[in-house]
Amino acid sequence: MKIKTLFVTLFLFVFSAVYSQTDIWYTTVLQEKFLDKDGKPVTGKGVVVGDIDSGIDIFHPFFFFADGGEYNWIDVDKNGTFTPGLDAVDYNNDGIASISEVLRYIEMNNNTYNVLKTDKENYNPDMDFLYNDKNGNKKRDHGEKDGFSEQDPTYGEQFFIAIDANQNGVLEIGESIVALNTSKVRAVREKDGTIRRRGIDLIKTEPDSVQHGTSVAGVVLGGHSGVQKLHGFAPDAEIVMANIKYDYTPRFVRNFPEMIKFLKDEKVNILLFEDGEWMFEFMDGSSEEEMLTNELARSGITIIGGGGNLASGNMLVRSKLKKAQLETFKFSSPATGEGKKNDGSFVSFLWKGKDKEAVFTVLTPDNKLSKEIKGGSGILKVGNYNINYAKVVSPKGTVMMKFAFSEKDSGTVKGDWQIRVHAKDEIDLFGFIVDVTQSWGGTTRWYSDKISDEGTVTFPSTADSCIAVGAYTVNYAWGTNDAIGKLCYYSGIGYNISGKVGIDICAPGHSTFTCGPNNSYTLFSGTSSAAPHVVGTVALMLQINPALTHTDIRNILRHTAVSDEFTGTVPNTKWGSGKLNPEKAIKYVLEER
Ligand SMILES: [Ca+2]
Ligand SMILES: [Ca+2]
Ligand SMILES: [Ca+2]
Ligand SMILES: [Ca+2]
Repeated sequence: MKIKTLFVTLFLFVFSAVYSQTDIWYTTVLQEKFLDKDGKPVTGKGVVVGDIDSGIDIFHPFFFFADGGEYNWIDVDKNGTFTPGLDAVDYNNDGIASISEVLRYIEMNNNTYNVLKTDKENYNPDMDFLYNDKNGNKKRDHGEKDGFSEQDPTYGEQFFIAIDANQNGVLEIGESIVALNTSKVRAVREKDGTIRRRGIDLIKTEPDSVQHGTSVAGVVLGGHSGVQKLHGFAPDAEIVMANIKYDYTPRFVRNFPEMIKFLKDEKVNILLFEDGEWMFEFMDGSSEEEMLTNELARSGITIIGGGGNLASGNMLVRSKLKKAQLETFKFSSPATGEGKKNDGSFVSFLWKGKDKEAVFTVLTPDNKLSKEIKGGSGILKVGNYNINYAKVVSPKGTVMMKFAFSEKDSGTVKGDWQIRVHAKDEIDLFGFIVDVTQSWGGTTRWYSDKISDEGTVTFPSTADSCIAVGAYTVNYAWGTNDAIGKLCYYSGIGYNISGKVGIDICAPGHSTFTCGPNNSYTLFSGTSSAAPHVVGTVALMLQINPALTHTDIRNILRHTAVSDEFTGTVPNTKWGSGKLNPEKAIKYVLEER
């Protein structure tokens, strides 16, 4: 959810930073080609990925298979190379360029601050997409608004890719073009539960307004291997999207069970969680969603999730309280954050041991102290504020004291707050915080010497069966404390409350390349980017051996992960088993057969 914060940070650093790799690393493009046991290229064919995410731009050329057939094109102006607006696709193979066969190209929008270099002046077969400007209006018409239907190839004027056989960056006579046709998106469950299906009404799919799922899908299966410079791991895999609906207060995502069940019914082979939550969560793997997840994993589906970007956000305090010891935790809320009025902040304290008791009092910004809060639930009116509280216990014996703070007259929660805790027993206390901005860090936050990053891997990657993915830096470092190869400062770390090591493996986070909405290439960052790197790798592994179970996959990923001077000795609680090595994991599966 809090991807925006990371984009903003990137924006600030790219222009000041010179901490770049000299060579750009296309992290989603394998450095070797592999063939499966039938001699077919390993491209994810036959594998279906389910993604719980913001949505997908179904019109992006990255999301159509190159299954529309090979065509000749006609060099109308006879200059030997492709001339947009004059040259034509020879659809009916009669050697004559008709007016409705004219070819133009989409110069892909470059939203990478030019970290990814593109040539904006020319048609580049390895970066841009051809289309048939059938109605001659010099733009690519698409979608129902322009009169296209579900049955039309690429849902608009048809896209083509060029086979630049001699790889000189120019489409010449003798080199053919291949039509794109079928969507790689099998189905989408929209935010309101409407299901769109390829072949029926996928063309009506809601846009990816948050611009997140489009980039995730690009990492997993975008583009076309062997033709384009940038493409995802598994361009021949298919995807099913379950679009997240965000609520105003925690839990910010409440439709997980419906989304998980939908993807199960769609028989996906891999399920990817692209959300991180921590407020009002037990973080111990005991929730309904996490239990469902375990059930799916047992049924053979590989479950993968981003570990979350909560480290360094000052969103967690940890304290081992001794009997009768009093601890004061301070936090501060701004009036606004990320363009939103901040009219609610939230805190949950967790500890193990359902018989262990802690007693809380709250000091409001207008300096009024609440009565003691020990258990039960209710609303207290203290000074100008409302304090909602509830004590709940998880099936695994984790205790949670939940607080929601608001101003009585629907004003903001701006100001300095204190929560005082004393324990009747020795307890190991976790205290999480967030506000309505849903920020990973920087709006409402703790001010305390007990701030910790140990235990920052977020729900639902806290599920026992979820392969939780951390992020490390590639291509561009953000500031002087960052470096190529280093763990991203925000990547969640530590043991979770139930004592499980939070992270399984790490993969490239910032700054990776993928596609974004509206025919663009973009930089993509966070554990949101790292997790689909693992998903793409697993899609390739599953093409080679579809019988691999969730546990097999997890073991192979751990076994083939690599260590270096940044990871130190693995496994550890920052890196899990180390850095994902896709080529090594694929070789392992090939050799095992
Ligand atoms: Ca020409
Ligand atoms: Ca170009
Ligand atoms: Ca047109
Ligand atoms: Ca050429």
